[in-house]
Amino acid sequence: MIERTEQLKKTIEGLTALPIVITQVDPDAIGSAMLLRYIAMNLGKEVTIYYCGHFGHPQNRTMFTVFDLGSIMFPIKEMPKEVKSCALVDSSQVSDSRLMGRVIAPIIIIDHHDTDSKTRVEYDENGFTLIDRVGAATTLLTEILFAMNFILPRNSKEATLGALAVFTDTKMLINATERDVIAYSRLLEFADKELFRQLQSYPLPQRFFEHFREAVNNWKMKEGRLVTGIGFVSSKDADQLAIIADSLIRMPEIQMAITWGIVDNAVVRISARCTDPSMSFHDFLAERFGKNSGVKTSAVGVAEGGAFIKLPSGFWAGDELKGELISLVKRKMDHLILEELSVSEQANVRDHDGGDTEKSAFDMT
Ligand SMILES: [Mn+2]
Repeated sequence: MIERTEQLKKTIEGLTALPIVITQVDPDAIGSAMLLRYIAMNLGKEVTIYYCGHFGHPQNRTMFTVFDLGSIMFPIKEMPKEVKSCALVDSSQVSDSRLMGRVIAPIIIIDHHDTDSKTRVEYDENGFTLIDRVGAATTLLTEILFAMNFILPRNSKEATLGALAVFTDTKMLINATERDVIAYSRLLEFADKELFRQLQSYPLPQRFFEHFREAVNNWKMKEGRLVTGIGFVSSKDADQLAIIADSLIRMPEIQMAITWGIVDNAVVRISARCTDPSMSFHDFLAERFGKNSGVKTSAVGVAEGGAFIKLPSGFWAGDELKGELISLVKRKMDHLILEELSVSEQANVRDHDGGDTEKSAFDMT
């Protein structure tokens, strides 16, 4: 650990400034970025954090407001084009469509996701790469921070956001390794407990409950499967699809819950949950939505997945067709989820796969 810590210190000291990139807005990405920022600032560096995506999830919005994150982190489009060298945390994917075409050459990578070895080899040489399968990337940064003997101020935003990051990314420590638990308790010691509680019981906007009502009014169920749509949503509200799916899958008679919405008039976003251990949920989604789908399984036995379908733009856009568009998507989704697919329908999806590689442009869960 000491050796690795020295290596990171040397890498940071060799830089004039440190831009940090996060490719999705979630507590762990934010916590990791904030701790790395703290380390680099203590080494006398100027730090700017750039984020992809939106502060859409109500918890992230609460974090944004409470800690005035708007003065610390900026949308990726504000990152100067000539800046390529940066730190990447909570991800190790260098070519990632969430970057919106931005080319980055990370000199520091700190992540806890599985990765292809290519990234590892390419960037190990002249920088710092740490990829370890723990519950949260913030755990890795906490270990580094304490190994460097930096002290977090009491009630600091770094400690509070860090503790929240580990707590959330490990699903309230259910998926935590021993290292996560240790990092969590060390952070909690310096966290603002009152704010921490506030961030746990974050407010849910009225729109959320209206969407929820819509989801309940529109649901269709058949043989343990549930599918429902909430119509048109803005990308700002799209994370609500995941929160609704998380709730619906808790119904005892349901083994699969699928929610969908038409986001920004351009994309059908799908959130999918499954508790049936006898089926491959990955295959189920891939057969229906092709490569634009993905699944991860949590330790609590719920498979969490998602997909998106790009809608034809231009000719079919327009307010006069909104009603028809919704009923078309609804019929298609009801059919895909509740009925068994014919062989030709599966082939159709396969043929369709080719061109679309924007898989990670949207949060898939
Ligand atoms: Mn993470």
